[in-house]
Amino acid sequence: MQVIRSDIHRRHHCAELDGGKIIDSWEHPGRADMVDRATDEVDMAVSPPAVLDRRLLESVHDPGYLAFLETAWTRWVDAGHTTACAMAFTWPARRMTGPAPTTIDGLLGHHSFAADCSIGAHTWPAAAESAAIAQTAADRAVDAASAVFARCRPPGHHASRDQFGGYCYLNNAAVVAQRLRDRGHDKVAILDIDYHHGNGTQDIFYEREDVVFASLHADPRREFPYFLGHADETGRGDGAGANLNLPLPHGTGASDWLAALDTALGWITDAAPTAAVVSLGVDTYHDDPISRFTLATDDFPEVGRRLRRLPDPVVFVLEGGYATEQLGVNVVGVLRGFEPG
Ligand code: OKP
Ligand code: ZN
Repeated sequence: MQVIRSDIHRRHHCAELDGGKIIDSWEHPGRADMVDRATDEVDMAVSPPAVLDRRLLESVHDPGYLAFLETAWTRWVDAGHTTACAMAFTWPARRMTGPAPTTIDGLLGHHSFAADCSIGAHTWPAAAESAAIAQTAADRAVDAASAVFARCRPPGHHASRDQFGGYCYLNNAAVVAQRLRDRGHDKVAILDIDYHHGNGTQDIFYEREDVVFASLHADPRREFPYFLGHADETGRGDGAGANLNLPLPHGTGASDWLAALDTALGWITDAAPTAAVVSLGVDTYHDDPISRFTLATDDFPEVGRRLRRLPDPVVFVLEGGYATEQLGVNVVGVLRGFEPG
């Protein structure tokens, strides 16, 4: 399997609010290093991303949001702030439906939903490069009619049309799905196997039938992102019936998780897509420091093997996984289980 990657991500490492403390984010450059080391060890062919197509990006994200992300750091500095990262501190809550604010401190809350994610000097270049990796992986998958791994960082599945959060700024899986649509696939499936619900991906495609979304994740009644990902969210309008959420309890282990995976794969087969995107998070691992499922390293090749039921081509997009030491081995376990050799 080919891998698309780049090193531009390296200078992006922001602060997050975690348990009442501001810490260096769990989502750090060393994660990508571990994945790169593991894919190099099995000799996966590596290519850099092509130039990002702005129109593609504007078909999954609000142009005003993109302009905000691109200028947020400069506006933060111009407002007199001296911190390493721009952080929101207030958000529109229930019944607060007024117009968008016009200053950077207000706009940060308008365009985000969580304080685990902030914006530094190098965040926009890193996020744009991550989306370019996604776009290039989709193109490569169509051209070669084979599976491709988009080693994205920062991740993307929590980013909605116009909000960042959960370490995500641009929705890389959505970029892949839209590119596959634009390159001739009439129906595309996104399967999200990260521990956390892909609220951003669900949001972007919630009213569309041409991109179906299925997600296995920790029950949002007890887990981030808390406010989306429930079983009764099945799509709206043209997208009615095109969204499947399979929330699972804390402590879920391999056998129950794999049974839910089979349910999602059956649902996707019934939808009859001609291409698939896998939001590949391995924070389902038992030693993950911020997650509570109990999959073992030996389980990930079996996950990959079961994913062979997806229609060709498949694009794997890296999402979460915070047990840094085992991250590369677990990701490559899925990729090699899917396509040995
Ligand atoms: C991003 B992805 C820990 C705060 C964690 C939310 C998790 C974001 C996960 N106390 N912040 O889906 O792996
Ligand atoms: Zn996650």
